[in-house]
Amino acid sequence: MESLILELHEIEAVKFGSFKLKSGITSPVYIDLRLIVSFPSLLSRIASFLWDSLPPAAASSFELVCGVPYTALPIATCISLSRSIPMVMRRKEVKEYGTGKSIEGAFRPGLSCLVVEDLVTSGSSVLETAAPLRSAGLLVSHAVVLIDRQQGGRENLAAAGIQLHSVLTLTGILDTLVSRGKVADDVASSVRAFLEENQAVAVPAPAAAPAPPTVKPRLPYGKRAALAKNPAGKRLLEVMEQKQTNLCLAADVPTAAELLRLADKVGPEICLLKTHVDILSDFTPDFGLQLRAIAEKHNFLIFEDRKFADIGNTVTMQYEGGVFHILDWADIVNAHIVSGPGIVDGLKLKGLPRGRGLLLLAEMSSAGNLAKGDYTSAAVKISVEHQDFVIGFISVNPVAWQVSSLEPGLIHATPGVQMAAGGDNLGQQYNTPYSAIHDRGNDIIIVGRGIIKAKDPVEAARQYRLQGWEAYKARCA
Ligand code: S5P
Repeated sequence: MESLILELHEIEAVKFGSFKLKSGITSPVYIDLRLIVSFPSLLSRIASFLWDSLPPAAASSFELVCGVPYTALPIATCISLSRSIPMVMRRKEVKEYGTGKSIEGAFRPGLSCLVVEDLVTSGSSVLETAAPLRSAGLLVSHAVVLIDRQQGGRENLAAAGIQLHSVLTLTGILDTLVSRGKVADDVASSVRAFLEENQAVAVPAPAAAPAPPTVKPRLPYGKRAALAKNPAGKRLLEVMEQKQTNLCLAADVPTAAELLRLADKVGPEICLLKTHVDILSDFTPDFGLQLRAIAEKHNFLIFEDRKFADIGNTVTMQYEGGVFHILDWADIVNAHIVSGPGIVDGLKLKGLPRGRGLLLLAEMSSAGNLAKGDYTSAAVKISVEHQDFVIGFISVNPVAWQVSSLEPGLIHATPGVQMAAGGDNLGQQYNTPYSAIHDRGNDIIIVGRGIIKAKDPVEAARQYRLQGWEAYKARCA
């Protein structure tokens, strides 16, 4: 401990003079632990000291560690690495784009998290980190700090239900430095007098009300069904409510025979079945009829993922004619808007009289795709103008869109979903069901290989349905 104190003094992490602290008071001693990142062996020893200062019963209970940004982040990282305890990070600035999360990392509510800090005066920084951890559902009842300035932090934290453990106190540091002749007696006396006078630094009142929760609650699917302006969109929302599922199966299998078998098995779990009819090697004209019979049996809708992209006149023919006669059997199709709103007019001409609906590709899940910013905004604008036919979007992160797409009748269906975030080797990118529905504001998860490549596709579909539904419930108004 003594050598640690001497080393901190040596690198000038402990200084004497006149310094203004975060709490507003002027102090004759200043501790700047930001320097320790430049001294790796010291950093790792500090992390060990911190861990060793915890009572063993408490130490064995932590499932996560979180450093108070920024100085304690490397200390928390060292603890995480040496003890194999996963870390989470608290963002100081919550992003206004992306997910807007204030806690980064993979965790589930109910886990116990140790807060790691370099220096405690009033305890306000620890409280600023504990608050968003607690709002994310984590249990915070211990914090560990290298230096306790003994100015009320321990008491303020205890009042908030957090027990503080410290390696060093300011008086302990002072005593050691005086005994080793590193600090003159008069300086030591002024520091002691200062500590005596400032034993209880209050936690400053928060400057402003805390930011509102990042995910705005949305109406339940059933209520939104009543507000949908297209019959296929309305039916889809009704099916979701009735069957308690927001799962769309991307049935990307090579034959019609396999697809029909899969549709019959997984049918009870899904609200929507998505096809790529042009990949079926054994397509026959009765495919549509057979699939519709299964869809009726299990009460799901059919979505042909045709991704129309041509001018209005051409897509009318592609939709209605050719080999596949998509219009005859698909409740829903989708389109890119790269060719402009004429594509919607063209598809609507054929689809609307048959009660069909259209999803616009406002975003894509693949890395480096160009569907973002103004392109996404244009898709929203077109959809709002054609709500009799457009039922919603293919989307990835609609909470971050520049223009609001949250017309209650419009649906956000998101591809790129698997149980673990990641991707494939051809640019596909995956989010989890919870992140897709709860954090990113989507309504339907589209899952392909996560189900069809599973050992037991029916059980996998059931798991996706349960997770998708739980995430929906968590964000419902
Ligand atoms: O941006 C997109 C849009 C779509 S419709 N990214 C996608 O992956 N899709 C489709 O979703 C894709 O064509 C495939 O059918 C499915 C994703 O399949 P998975 O196996 O990666 O889950």
